[in-house]
Amino acid sequence: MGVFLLDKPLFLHILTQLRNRETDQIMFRKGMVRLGRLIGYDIANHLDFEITEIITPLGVSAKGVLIRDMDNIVIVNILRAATPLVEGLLKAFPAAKQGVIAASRREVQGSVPPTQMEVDITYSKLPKVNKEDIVIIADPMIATASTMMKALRTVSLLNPKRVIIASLIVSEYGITRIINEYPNIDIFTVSIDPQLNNNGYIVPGLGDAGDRSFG
Ligand code: HSX
Repeated sequence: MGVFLLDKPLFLHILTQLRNRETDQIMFRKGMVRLGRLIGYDIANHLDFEITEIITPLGVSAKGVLIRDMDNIVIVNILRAATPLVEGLLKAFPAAKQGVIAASRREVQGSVPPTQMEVDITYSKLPKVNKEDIVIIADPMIATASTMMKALRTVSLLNPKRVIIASLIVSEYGITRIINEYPNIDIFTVSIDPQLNNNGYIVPGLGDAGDRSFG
């Protein structure tokens, strides 16, 4: 359990394209899908596995690896920004069940960075979550973590086996806030950015992921 910082060159290469303000909407979405796929593979590499034995077409037995939890994945899409990220995660977990939580922050213009923001959940629909399920909550940006705290509250009530956050950029403040309240969850992220500005945006960040993906 803990924080998995995915800072290998390919992750950072794609994140750099996303951060670049010159990257257009189509390339932005494509980059997010690619990172979703890579993050998904990394999550899969951190699931429990067992050694198994199968028979090949040659009629001989071969030892192999079985990740049983590949079939016990539930992906929660924090609408709307996470949609391309979820598209990528689904390449890694094609059998995943899916849920959505539509959340929007009430924007503020303060004189200091906010520590919490009001978040409206306008729609929420989650599939049945069993006790052996692993829930992956996808949100590309975690700033004050107000949105993620609400999602975590909802998901925790369902008592899954494990909760994982899949994100692109998490602020230092946001990650600390999550870990303090939910020490048992895992956070997979490509970057931990140092600051929030007075509007609650991550700095340097990549702007508004929803706007950049969908206009
Ligand atoms: C953005 O704001 C992201 O996609 C998240 O859903 C949210 C993050 O802000 P915060 O709640 O962490 O401050 O739309």
